[in-house]
Amino acid sequence: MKIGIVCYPTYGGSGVMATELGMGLAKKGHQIHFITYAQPTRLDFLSENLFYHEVSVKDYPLFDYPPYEIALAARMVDVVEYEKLDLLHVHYAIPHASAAILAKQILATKGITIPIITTLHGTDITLVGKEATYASVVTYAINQSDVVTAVSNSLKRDTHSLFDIQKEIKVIPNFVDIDKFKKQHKDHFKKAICPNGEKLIVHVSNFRKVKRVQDVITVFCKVSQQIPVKLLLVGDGPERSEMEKMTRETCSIQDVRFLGKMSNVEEILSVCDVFIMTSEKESFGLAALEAMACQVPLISTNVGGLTELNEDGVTGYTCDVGDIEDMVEKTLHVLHEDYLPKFKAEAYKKALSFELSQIMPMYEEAYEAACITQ
Ligand code: GMT
Repeated sequence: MKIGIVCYPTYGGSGVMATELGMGLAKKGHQIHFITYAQPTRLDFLSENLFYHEVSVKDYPLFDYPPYEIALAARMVDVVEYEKLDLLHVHYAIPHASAAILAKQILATKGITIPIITTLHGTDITLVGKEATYASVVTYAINQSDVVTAVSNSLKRDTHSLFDIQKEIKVIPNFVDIDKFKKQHKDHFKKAICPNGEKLIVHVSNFRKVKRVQDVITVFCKVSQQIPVKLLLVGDGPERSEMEKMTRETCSIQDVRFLGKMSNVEEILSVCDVFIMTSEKESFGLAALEAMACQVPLISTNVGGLTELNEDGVTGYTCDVGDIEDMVEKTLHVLHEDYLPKFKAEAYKKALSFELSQIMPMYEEAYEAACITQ
């Protein structure tokens, strides 16, 4: 099939998932056309089946807000027509789904039918989308899509409770490519970071408020008062400088490293002992799944789709949002030598159930269903 994928190209779960899906589909023989304003961060291999079409927004003194959605819709029309695409798969409701519906309507006037598959990822529904400013457009774009998917049962429920949705929502969970995300032997790296055999805690995110990175730091400080431990913070975002300040004030800064955005995060995950995800909302938790594939158990909150990923007491533990004492206790338990190997094995086992080769056919089925409805 010739598939157009529209996503955010940035360091965020929806863009990462869309890019990994596109790369997986290209390996399977589909022709994939990414349509977005910058090269997606993870689009890092060359294939005769992968194409990237940039959306450029023309600036004009009259525009206080450059109209990205219009430019995107026009680019979708152009790429569908020129490349003869079979369908458009748009990730994140705003503004991708609504721009796709506009493109579909324009293409219809030219006698071209293009199915739209919309994948909901989380904050497009639970945070931004539900704002009164956007809600009616989000509702319309979802209802007008030919097939709608959500990355967890929890997100499906949230979408139905927040919007008036007539369309069926199919749950297709996030996935992980276990050929890429697997435990690698990076003992020299572990030795350099933990020279005295300390345990290694990790957190990966885009440092947005919703991630509550301050809780990760507080949990770490308290754990470090009881056992030798180090913390790696991977990623970047609006809260990062505040978090560095907090770490200086509350913790032993030499035990904490802010690594920023890393391209080979699997190499780092390979040497870590526990991943902490303290989010107050999380529709799935892709970063945690990638850690689990590298045999890293999870201490997470019990919100959204996290309980569909993290089996309490098996792959790690789930705790209430902000319950620091519980998170500290559970982290100490998971890190205990008597239990850690079992938690690592269970985390890995669970990750296997979200393997790319099992999830990708669900998208292919959704594509076929969307084409049939035309
Ligand atoms: O978590 C983020 O801040 C990034 C966000 C995004 O929209 O790119 O991630 C969302 O989509 C991911 C891929 O489906 C999910 O794994 C994340 O759980 C979800 N984030 C939230 O719901 C906060």
